[in-house]
Amino acid sequence: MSLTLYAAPMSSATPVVCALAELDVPHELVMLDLTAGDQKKPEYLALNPNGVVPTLVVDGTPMFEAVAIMQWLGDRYGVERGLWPAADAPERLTALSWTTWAYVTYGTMINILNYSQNPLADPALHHPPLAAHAQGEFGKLLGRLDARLAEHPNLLGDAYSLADMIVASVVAYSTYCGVSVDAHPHVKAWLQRFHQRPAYAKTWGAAPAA
Ligand SMILES: N[C@@H](CCC(=O)N[C@@H](CS)C(=O)NCC(=O)O)C(=O)O
Repeated sequence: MSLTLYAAPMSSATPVVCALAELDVPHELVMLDLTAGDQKKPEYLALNPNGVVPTLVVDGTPMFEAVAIMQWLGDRYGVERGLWPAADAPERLTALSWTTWAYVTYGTMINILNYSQNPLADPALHHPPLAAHAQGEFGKLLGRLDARLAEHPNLLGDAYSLADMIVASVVAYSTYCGVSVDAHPHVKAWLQRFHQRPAYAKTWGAAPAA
């Protein structure tokens, strides 16, 4: 099977790079220069009409959206490596639920936080009360994740899986955006374990200080 990942440094593609490292799947990596507009060139738009990274081309067929790509990688390569549940295992349902939750439910709140306060966003969109509301929502969302991780050290049970990698990548990004996990001890410890993974170091560089 031929895999080509189109990515850019420190972007939405980086968790996919991390997933490929965690799964140890051979692939070609094509790094785009987003500042030069590589992602808006016609040949790239033919692969991904959104003009963003990541795109994974599988035997000539492109797919986009990081979470869909990583869920597919789990199905195709993770099961045989013990990093993703089999299709008929109840844990597969849990893996799909939490990974989609991270990108859709939690990720929406990251976007709201970023638009409402991030210096990189258009200042006309800044809205301090909305940023405060988002911070309150993060408290609730992280509380639910913390309750899950209080039951087992990892999302699917005792063993680390690609589901942990996917969800932890999103939560780690949110801390970079100004969300604190300090009030959520199980999330905090789980995130620190994620930062110790060799695939994390290979992808993101050195682990952040605890
Ligand atoms: N929801 C998409 C987000 C992709 C995305 O926004 N990628 C950014 C990098 S973090 C990008 O390529 N931006 C380039 C642009 O908007 O021109 C995914 O998860 O794949």
